[in-house]
Formats: sequence, C-alpha cells, structure tokens
Amino acid sequence: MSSLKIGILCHPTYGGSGVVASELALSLAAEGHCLHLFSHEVPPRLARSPGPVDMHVAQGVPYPLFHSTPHDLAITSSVLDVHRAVGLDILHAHYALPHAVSAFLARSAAQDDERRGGGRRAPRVVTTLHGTDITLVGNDPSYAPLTQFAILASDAVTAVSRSLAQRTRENFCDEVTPCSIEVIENFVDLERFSPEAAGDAQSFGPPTVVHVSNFRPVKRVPWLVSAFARASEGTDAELLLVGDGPDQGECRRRAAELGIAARVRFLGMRDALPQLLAPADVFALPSADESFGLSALEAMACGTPVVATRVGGLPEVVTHGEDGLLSDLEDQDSYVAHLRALLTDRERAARMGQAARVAAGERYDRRKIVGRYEELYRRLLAR
Ligand code: GMT
Repeated sequence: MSSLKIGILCHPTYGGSGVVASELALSLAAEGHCLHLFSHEVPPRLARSPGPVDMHVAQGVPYPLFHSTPHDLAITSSVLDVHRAVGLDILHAHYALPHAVSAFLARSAAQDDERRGGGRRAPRVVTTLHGTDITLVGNDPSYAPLTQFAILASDAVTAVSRSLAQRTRENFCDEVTPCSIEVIENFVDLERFSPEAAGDAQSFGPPTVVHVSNFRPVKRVPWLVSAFARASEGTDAELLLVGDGPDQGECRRRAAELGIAARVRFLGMRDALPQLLAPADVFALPSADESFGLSALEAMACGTPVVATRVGGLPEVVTHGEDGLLSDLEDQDSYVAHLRALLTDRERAARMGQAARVAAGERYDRRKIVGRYEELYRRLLAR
C-alpha cells in the first residue's frame, strides 16, 4: 500500500485529544506514512517520543492589535506552507475548534491553488470530535454556528464514543443539516500501558487510589477528595493525584480540612503514567461528564479497575461489576461504597483489574483502531 502524507492538527494538551493525536501520529509514522503535526506547542506525549513525526510549532506573531495571538491562523498558514511544499493527502483535525476550521481554511486555499492550475490535489479533511468541543465549548451560543459549519464542511467526522456521536447529532444535526458521524474509539498502547509496569511496587504498600486529570471542574477532583475521605476511614489508604489544573488548590484545602492531607499526595504532571497506574488498586474518575475517559482506559490496560460515574461514554468503556464499578452522578454514597469495596478487598480489585486488561486488549488495541483511521483516509482518497 502506498504511504500517505498526513497532517494532524491538535491542542498540545497533557491528556485527552493531545494524547490521541500524538499517539495516532506516532503510530501512523511507524507504519511508514509521512506525518506532520501542527500545534502551538509540542504536545507532551510527542515530546517524550523519538518517533519520526515532523513537528510544526505555529504560534504566530504577537501584535498590539490582537487581544491574544491567533494561533489558529498561524497553524492554517503553516499547514498551507507544508501542503504547497510536499502535498498533504489528509488533514486530520482533533477537537472541532479551532482545528476543523483551520483545516477547512487550508483546504479551501489548496482548492484555489488547484483551480488556478498550479497546485497539488487539495487534502481531504477529517475531524475527530473529542468531547468538550461538543458538550461544553462547541455548543456555547458564541461558537455553536461555527462548530456546526466545521462539522458539515469536513469530508468525514468521527467521534470517540457512541454517546458523543449521539450528542453531536442532537446538538448539531437534523433533516436540513444531516451529518454522518463514524465512531472510532480511543486506543491504548498495550505494551507501554501494561500490568508489568508495576514492577515490585504491587501490593506491598497501603491500598491506593489513583486519579489523573487536568483538574478542571468537570473532573470533580475536590468531590473525589471528599469521597475518598469517607471511603478510606479507618484505613491507611492513599490517594495519588496526578496532573495539575484550576481545582488543585481547592483539593489541597479540602484534604487539610478533612484531616487526610498526609494520605493525599499531589504528584503534578508525570510522564511515568504506567508506573503510577499499574500498582494502584483503583483508578477513580468521578467526572460530571466524560465523552470517553482515555485515562480510565490507560488504567484498565495497566490492570487497574475503574470506579467512575455513569456519564457520557464511560459506560461504553467500563463494564459495571466486571472491570470497574459505576455510580450515578450525584450518588456519593454509592461512589464511596464502591471505592471502599475495592480498597478493602484487594483480591477483588485485582480480579477486576485482570478483566480490565482483557477488555482493553479486546476493544481498544492501538493497532486495530489506528488501522480504522487508515481505512477511513483511504476511503476518502478513493472518492
Ligand atoms: O475535556 C477534556 O478533558 C480534554 C479533552 C480533550 O480533548 O483534550 O478530553 C476529551 O477527549 C478525550 C480524548 O478523546 C476523552 O477521553 C475525554 O473523555 C474528553 N473529556 C471530556 O469529555 C470531559
């Protein structure tokens, strides 16, 4: 099969779409495709890999007239430059705003070049919806019309869960504006995220709950600190909080108020996620909304069961009673009971963890899912 020239546009986030976009770029490059990644910084997941992906950091020039520097326009220009030089086949935008719009603009400019007779064939645009680009940001009245346009103007749209595809249809599509959305779930590297990453750490220390996120309100990390305080009463269990973000201060205050500061550890942003996830007894994700929950999948691949809320796409990833436990959003009693059940019965937690590893391998293996993106690209190019 011929190798493709693929441009990926993404936010340089520590988690979520920044991880999916970086891992996809690295996996496609490893298959022999030519990969260009566009962002306003190097995404951390890409930064720690030696993989052959050409990185284009496009920040734009600051100017007093701009309230903030328009990175999205700089990214569009950079994509166009690369397309004119090498001829990109595919532009794959991760997170609708602004990347689907940047990709659309770059494609329009490339089509203009083509019409004038001098240009290469314009690239096809694929947009992958990740979650808050539909549920929190994209559907705000200030952005909704543009989000809808970007979805309709893409050559293909994918969503990371059935739940997100359905919510996109409800918010943005109808008989007048029908949209076709393909579900391509997130994926995990089963070699890197593996129970073996635990090394000797497993089972020797106190029972542990681990949580990884960007500490935004949607993740409800202060709520988790309160739930953990109740669930771990009378035990020496620890809560490891990995990542950073706006709610971190509130979490520290709450842990101190509840008298558990010594058992709640703030680890900040870490690259050694498998080594932190694999030895833990439980991964906790009590989000108010979650289109997929990539961090939960990475924990499952490490053999760690998930205690989560029954929201968005989480019930598609976690099977209640088999590889994790789910509670309704506002039911803290149930969430506490689930955490306590696994912290006080480590054998049950380990059994569920084994089931989690199997589920991750059967449904979310990186090779299979990346193959589905590649198939989609080839389908579009054959049109
Ligand atoms: O909203 C975030 O937490 C970040 C966001 C992103 O795009 O970086 O995460 C979303 O995308 C992830 C990757 O597809 C999903 O695993 C997360 O569930 C989703 N977050 C939410 O829906 C809150």
